[in-house]
Order: sequence, then C-alpha cells, then structure tokens
Amino acid sequence: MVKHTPTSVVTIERFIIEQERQFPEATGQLSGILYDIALAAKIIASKVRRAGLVDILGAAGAENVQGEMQQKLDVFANETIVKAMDHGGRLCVMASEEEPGLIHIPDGFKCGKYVLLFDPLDGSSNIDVNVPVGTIFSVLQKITRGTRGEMEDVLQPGRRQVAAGYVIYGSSTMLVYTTGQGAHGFTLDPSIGEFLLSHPNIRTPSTGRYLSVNDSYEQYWDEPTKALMRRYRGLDNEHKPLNVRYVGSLVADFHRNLLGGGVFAYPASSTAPKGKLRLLYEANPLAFIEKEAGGAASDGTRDILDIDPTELHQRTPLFIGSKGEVDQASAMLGGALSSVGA
Ligand code: AFP
Repeated sequence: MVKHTPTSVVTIERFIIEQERQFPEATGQLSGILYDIALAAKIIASKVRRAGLVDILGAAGAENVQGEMQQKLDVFANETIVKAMDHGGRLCVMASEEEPGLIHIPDGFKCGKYVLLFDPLDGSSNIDVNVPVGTIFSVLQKITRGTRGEMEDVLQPGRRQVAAGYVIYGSSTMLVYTTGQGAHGFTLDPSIGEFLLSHPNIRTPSTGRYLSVNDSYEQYWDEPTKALMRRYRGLDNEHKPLNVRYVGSLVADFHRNLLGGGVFAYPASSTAPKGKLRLLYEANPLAFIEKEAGGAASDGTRDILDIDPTELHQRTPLFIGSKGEVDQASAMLGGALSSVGA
C-alpha cells in the first residue's frame, strides 16, 4: 500500500480506490457509495457556505419526525443525499432523520446490497448563528433475501456497519470516514472542488482534554450521572479537570474531541430518559469512527455498537470519546464496556 505523507496530494477518490484494491473480491459498490456521499457533501457544503448570503434561512413550515422545526437547509440536504444515492444500483433502502419511514429505491432503479442511514444536517438550529453543522452516515449490508430493503435490514447493531462517517461544515469542510481500516479525514479544497487527504489514520488520545456536555440538564440527572460529571470536572478533588467545550452541534463537538481527546456526553435524564441522540444515524456511525481511532462509546451500560435496535428513530444516551473517560462513565453508571480494557 502507498504510504501517504502530509505532503502528498491524495484525493478521496484515489484513497478509496487504494483501500479497495486491498480486497480483490470487492465489487466497487461500497466505493461508489462513498464517492456519491462525497459529491452530496460538496453540494451541501456549497449551500451551507452561502446560507448567510441568500434568503434561505428560517423554518420550512414542516415539523420533522422528532417534532423539531425543520430548517430549509435540512430539507435541501435530505433531498440532495437521497437524489445522489437512489439511482446508483448500490443501495436497497435508505433512512433519514428527516423522514418518518424507510426511503425505498424508486421503481425503475436497480437495488443493490447496501443500506444507508443518515442525518442530513445535524445541529441545524445552529445554522442561522454561523455555528458548524454536519452530516452523519452509516452503511450496512442487506440481510434479508428480497430485492428491496426492509426494516430488518435497517435495524442492525452498529457492530455490523461496513462504513460510517461524517462531514463537518466548519471553517473548512471535512469528511471523515471509516470502512474498518482506520479513520481517515479529508479536507475540501474549494478552489479545485476536491476532498484531499489531510488526516490519515486519526488516533484519539487515550485520556481526554475536553468535556462536552449540556449541564443545564444537571437538575434532571440521576446521582451517578451527577457524580460522573463532578469527576470529569475534577470536583472530586482526585482528578484533573477536563476543559469544558460545548457547541451544541454534535459533529462539531465530536470532531474536536476526536482530534484533541475527551468525552462528549448526552446522558439520560428525568426529562429525556433515553437521551436525545439517535442510535442508528448519530451514535452508531460516530461510535464506529471513534473505535477505529482508538476511542470508545457507551450508553452508560453497554457498548453503543452492541445495542440491538428496535426502532428506526430510537434514541440513546451517549458517552463517546477517549477510552479513559468512557471507561469512567461505564464504571460509574453500572456498565462494563466490552471494548474497554480489551
Ligand atoms: P438541533 O439539530 O436541533 O440543533 O440538535 C442538535 C443535536 O441533535 C446535536 O447536534 C447536539 O449535540 C444536541 O442536539 C444538542 O442538544 P441540546 O441543545 O439539548 O444540548
């Protein structure tokens, strides 16, 4: 395999092809999905960049399945991804945060052997204040026998993901993905319209620097969760405090902590007993990336990747980041992570 250094210019396309070549039996379908996602990300990035310039902000008038107001860019991002992906003959079904049910491949297009789950524009309430937003995606293999994908194909544990990634639309646009051979980051060069390899083989520090949590919910947390947060903050007088950083845009908080080390926490509370974040297209893909970077993810009792989903829009508490901090969460909240200490 070619050794990529920070000085060699490697496009995402070249990188995907080189990774695919390591698997002579590969059909190229997964690579095709990743190219199409990169294309959709470029289209969304160009729209997000212009959001402050054009009259596109504001609610679209519809409420999405989670009961949150959809912004126009959510709708645009959702449609962009669906249209970029539905005709390639690689997918058998899709599901999006923005749509209540499965998104089937239209009649007339071929169905393939993969399933795509995505959150088209996470953190969209941040758009009108110029805070980074993101796209998150997860790819699974079809397990049912028919041609079209079914709910059973979608409701698979995260451990079965064959690819996952996210795009952050920030000061630059970055795409980070994994196919289980490390987590790799690409930065969009807008002058040539290409994602270039900028962060090969990302490794997250084993102990953290940052704590990202919305502690306005503290009054709704149970005692073990409050104790965990005190520990993260060094208020137990035994540990060094983590630095608190919370954007409120999952991809932005996750990305910073992945590179700098730390933990993102969205615990269960009395007002949100299952937390807020969605298992299939938020927690699972980020957990796969985190694992590939040497970190971990837990709901407090189980490794996120081991959870058997029962619903498309299922929520989960989430503790994700450096192993040391996630391990602390499992120890104090009652779970033992299969991947931690293994
Ligand atoms: P929005 O899409 O409504 O902005 O929600 C963003 C989000 O799903 C995720 O990106 C954040 O980490 C989380 O919610 C923030 O939630 P709180 O506002 O409850 O802290």
